[in-house]
Amino acid sequence: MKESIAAIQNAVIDMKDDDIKGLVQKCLDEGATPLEIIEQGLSKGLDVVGERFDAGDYYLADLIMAGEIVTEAMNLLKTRMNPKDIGRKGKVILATVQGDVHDIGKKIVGMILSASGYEIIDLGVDVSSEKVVEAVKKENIQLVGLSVLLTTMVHNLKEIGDMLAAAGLREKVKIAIGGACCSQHLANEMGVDAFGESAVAAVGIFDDFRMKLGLA
Ligand code: B12
Repeated sequence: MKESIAAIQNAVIDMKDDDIKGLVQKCLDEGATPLEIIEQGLSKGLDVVGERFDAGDYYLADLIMAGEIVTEAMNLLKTRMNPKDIGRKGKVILATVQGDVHDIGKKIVGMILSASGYEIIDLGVDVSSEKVVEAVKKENIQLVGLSVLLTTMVHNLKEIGDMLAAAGLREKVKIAIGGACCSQHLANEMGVDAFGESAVAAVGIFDDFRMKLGLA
């Protein structure tokens, strides 16, 4: 199984899109869970692609291509998840904040959270703070994950917290942030509850939120 997971990692790194579905299926047949395939195969592959991009060895088109391969693999994995697991931990709202259209990382976070038992309500990209707060109210949701990659858009994080506070909901709702320009320092500055540097970290963060909110 280890070899098959490594083959998935390499397919993402080398952008072999014609291979990915077959490789994922092989891994599943060998007994790997969707979460193992995502965490150990797809995410690790993307990490290497990101490193190569930062080093100047890969171009933007490569990154987008790798993101598409991962999305294709995830669409297959979604259909193989145990229906009993989906949503058993409750609902999470995900959004990329207003003015920002980056969504590759958010989609991965959504997939990993849903593989670990959360139901994801993905509001999309360039989402206004009002829309996030409306969704929290409408669906009575206590878990929110916000993605932001543009430094110029981080002010939206504080705005969302402030709007939830004005609606009397801030104590009931936990907010996590992630994306290239985020850090623990930014999380403190914006008054959100946690920063996660990866999709795998997001699972631990939301599990911890559930405990703190008495939902676990
Ligand atoms: C791909 C990309 C694009 C694509 C986005 C395609 C898409 N559908 O997402 C396109 C071409 C559209 C784009 C456009 C722009 N981009 Co751009 N883009 C990138 C790039 C190269 C990669 C981002 C990415 O997908 N990474 C891979 C994913 C997997 O990583 P990730 O998003 O960080 O997500 C992981 C974690 O952060 C975490 N995570 C993410 N979200 C969340 C949420 C929660 C709750 C948690 C817990 C964790 C978490 O988990 C994820 C998986 O492990 C980055 C460079 C970089 N190194 O980040 C620049 C980058 C983000 N872009 C940048 C810029 C400037 C722009 C543009 C303004 C360029 C321009 N002049 O037009 C526009 C802005 C458009 C807009 N309004 O948003 C800058 C931002 C600089 C800054 N700090 O402000 C960067 C950093 C490039 C650079 N070095 O200058 N971009």
